[in-house]
Amino acid sequence: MGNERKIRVGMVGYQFMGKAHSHAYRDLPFFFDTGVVPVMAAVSGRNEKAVQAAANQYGFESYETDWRRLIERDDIDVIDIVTPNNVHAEIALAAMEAGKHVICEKPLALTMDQAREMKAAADKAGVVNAVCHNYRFAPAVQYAKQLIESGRLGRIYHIRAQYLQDWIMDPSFPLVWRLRKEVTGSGALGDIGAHIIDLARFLVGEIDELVSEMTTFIKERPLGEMSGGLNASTEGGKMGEVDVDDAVSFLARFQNGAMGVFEASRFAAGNRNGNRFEINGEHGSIRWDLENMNNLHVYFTDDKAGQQGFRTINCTEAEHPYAAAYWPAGHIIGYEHTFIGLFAETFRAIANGTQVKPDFEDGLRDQAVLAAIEASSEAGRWVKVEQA
Ligand code: SOE
Repeated sequence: MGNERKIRVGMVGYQFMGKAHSHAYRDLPFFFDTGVVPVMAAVSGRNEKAVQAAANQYGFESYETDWRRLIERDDIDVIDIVTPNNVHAEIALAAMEAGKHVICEKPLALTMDQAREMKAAADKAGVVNAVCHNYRFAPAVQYAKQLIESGRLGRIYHIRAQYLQDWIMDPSFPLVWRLRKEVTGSGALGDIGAHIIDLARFLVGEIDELVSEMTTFIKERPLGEMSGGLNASTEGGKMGEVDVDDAVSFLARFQNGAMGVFEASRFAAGNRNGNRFEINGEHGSIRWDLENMNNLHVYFTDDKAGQQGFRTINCTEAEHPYAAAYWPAGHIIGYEHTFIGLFAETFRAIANGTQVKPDFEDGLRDQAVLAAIEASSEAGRWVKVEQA
């Protein structure tokens, strides 16, 4: 560190994801030498008092009350979008038009049309464009990818993946933006289903077709808004209609012949943030669970008879992707490190003039799966996934 080029970040929004991203900017140079150093130049938000407080708490040099100012500013190189989903497209398009690199929270957009436009604009602008599927960057998930790519599991037959939460189960939990279609696009599907779709695409490949079921258990809620983390406050008791899914499940066929079984729900009591998968291949199986994210459980069919069974690899050894950048073996990392890994790749791409993965192409491909799930649930039949 010292003489590296400084890359100045302007972040739009500052709530839960704003906190996660800000933390990652601060920690990134501690762990990774990417060839450039992120500088937290400015944060924007409409509520001046709140955005000023966020700037102070997170450590931004300045703040703006209109995101357009961040884009006009010559001293900003990267626009980081941590807003609700309905403004991802407008902000990303304006940023790329101005030649800024873009980091965008998931899901990339509200609709396929928006996602296509964002991907086309990214290609045209030639800027680094990242979509925040941070769970790819858990060392155990990267190690799973290495095992699959090296052929250790052989042909992949199955993936079963779940993303289960329970934070909106109370019927008096308000109708926050994450539950309003015009702002969020979809419910459990886009918010957490998008992550397991992205992980499945990363690990197994592209989904060819699928059949789904989406449900809304609680159809009316008091009006209200998010108030930090996943907490919320109500506004005077007036009720509104919930127009997004509380839960979704789907079956998928992959292009390579693998079968998938998926479930995303915010009504799975006791599951605070249960993001997990099991993959079964010709020569063995792997299991991962975010709530125990440093471990990858592996089973290999060529283990000696009598010694077979799942065993646990703690993915903190120097041999495991990213692990050596953090702590000595056995010194575990957490949720926040998944963002640091993602940003390490993003800033490396900025330093080297290359592209990061997952990028807007992944965002568009993930969006195509989301769109197919909605179409299938509505039509009650199998649907082909549009291939980007
Ligand atoms: C809320 O469901 C949430 O914060 C999601 O929006 C994130 O994408 C997920 O990583 C954790 O849960």
